[in-house]
Amino acid sequence: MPVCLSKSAKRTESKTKVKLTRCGKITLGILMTVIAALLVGLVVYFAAYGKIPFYYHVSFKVNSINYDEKFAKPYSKEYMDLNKKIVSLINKTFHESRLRRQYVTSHVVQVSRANGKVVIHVVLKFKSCCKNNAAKFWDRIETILRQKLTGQIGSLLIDASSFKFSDIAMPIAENLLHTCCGQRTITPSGNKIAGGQDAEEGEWPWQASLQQNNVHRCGATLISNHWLVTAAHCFIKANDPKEWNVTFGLLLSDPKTQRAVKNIIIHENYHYPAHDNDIAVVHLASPVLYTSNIRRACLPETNHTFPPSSDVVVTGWGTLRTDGKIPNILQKASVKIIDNKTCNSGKVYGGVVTPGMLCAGFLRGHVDACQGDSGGPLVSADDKGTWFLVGIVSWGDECALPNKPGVYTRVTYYRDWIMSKTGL
Ligand code: 4AZ
Repeated sequence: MPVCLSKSAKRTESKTKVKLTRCGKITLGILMTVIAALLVGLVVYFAAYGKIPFYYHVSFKVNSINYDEKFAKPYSKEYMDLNKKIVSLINKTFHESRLRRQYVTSHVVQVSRANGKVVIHVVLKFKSCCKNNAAKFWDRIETILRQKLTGQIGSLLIDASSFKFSDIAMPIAENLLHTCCGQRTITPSGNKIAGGQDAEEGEWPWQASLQQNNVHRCGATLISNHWLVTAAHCFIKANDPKEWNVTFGLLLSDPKTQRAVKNIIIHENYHYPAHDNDIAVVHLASPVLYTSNIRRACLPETNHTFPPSSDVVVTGWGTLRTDGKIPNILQKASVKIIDNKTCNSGKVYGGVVTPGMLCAGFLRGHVDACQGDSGGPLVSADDKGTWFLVGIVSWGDECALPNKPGVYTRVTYYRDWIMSKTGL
C-alpha cells in the first residue's frame, strides 16, 4: 500500500521491508479493531433490539355500560373501577396464553363515548419476541385479544364490530402508560436540602429545576405535560420567559430532558417583599412526555386537609445549609406538618403565617428546605401510595434553625387559582 512505503529514497530494501511489515501490522491492527468494533456493535444491536418493547393500542365499545361524564376524569371511582376490571381481564387473558412471558402491562388510557355507550382505549406493553418477525407477533396479539374481547364477559358486553387494534410508538405509549399522577415506578431503597439525603432516579419524578439562562434558580413541580407550579418570588428579578428553561432528572449536571418556557403566570396579588400568594405557574414551550422518571404530581382538591404532624417530603437542589453550596444530586428530606396556630406562636413566627401558607419541619430544627429549594414541592403520600402536592417551598428564617420551620404556599388554598390559569 503506497501510503505505507518509506518516503525516504535513501533507505535500503531491507529497511523498506521492515517498514512494510510494521505498516502491515498497523493496518492489520486497524482492520482487526474495526472488525471487533463491528462485531461488538452487532452484538449490542441484537441484544438491544431483543429488548426493545412493543406497544399496542386496542379500543372497543362496551354496550353494557352507559357513558357518564365521570369517565372523563381518570381519578373518578368509575374510571378506576373500569380500569381495574379491564386490566385484570387483559392480564388474565395473556397470563393464560403462550405470550405470558412477553406480556408486560396494560392500562386504560381513555374512556370515550359512542352512541351513549363507553369506548375503552387500552395501551399494552410487550417484551419483544420473535426478533425479526414483528408482523407475526402483531397477529398473535390481535388474535388473542379479538377472541377474548368479544361478546359477554362477566358484566361486560363487548361490541365485536367496534374492535380496533394498532401498534403505537414507544414515547407516545410510555407517555400514556405514565399519565397517572402521583405515582412513581421505583421503590426507594433507603431514607441533604438541610439535613436531608440523596434522592434516587425516578423517586420524585415531578421535580423540575427552574433555570435562568441555564443556572438553577428554583424548584418546580410538574402537574401536566405542559404545566409546572412554582413560587412567584423566583421571578422577582427576571420574569421574561425567554430567559428561563426547565430541566428534569436527578442531576443538575446531566439533565434527562429540558424545555424552554412559553409563559410565566405570577399570582396577581403577589407583591414582593410580602410572602402572601407566593405562587406561579409555568407553561412549557413544548410538552414534556411522561416516562418512568418524569411524571406529574397530583393536585389535592380545595377541601382536602393534611393534618398536623402528618409526614411530608420536601425535595430540591437547594443549599445544604444557609449560604452553603448547591448539590448536584437532588435531595429529599422528611418533615412533618406544623399547624398554623403553633407556627404563629410568639417563639415561632409570631403571627405572620397566613391561611394561604403552611409550615413544615421540626421545632427542634435540623431538617428543612433552604436557598434554591424555593418553588419546589412538598408532597404527601395517601394510603394507596399516591403523592399529592401539599406545599410550594416559599420562605423561612434561614434554614433548619430551632423554632424556624419552613413556610410553604398552601396548595389547597390556591387550587382554584391553579385551575383558573391552567384548566387543570
Ligand atoms: C430561599 O431563600 C429559602 N428554610 C427557601 C426556604 C427556606 C429559607 C430560604 C426555608 O429560597
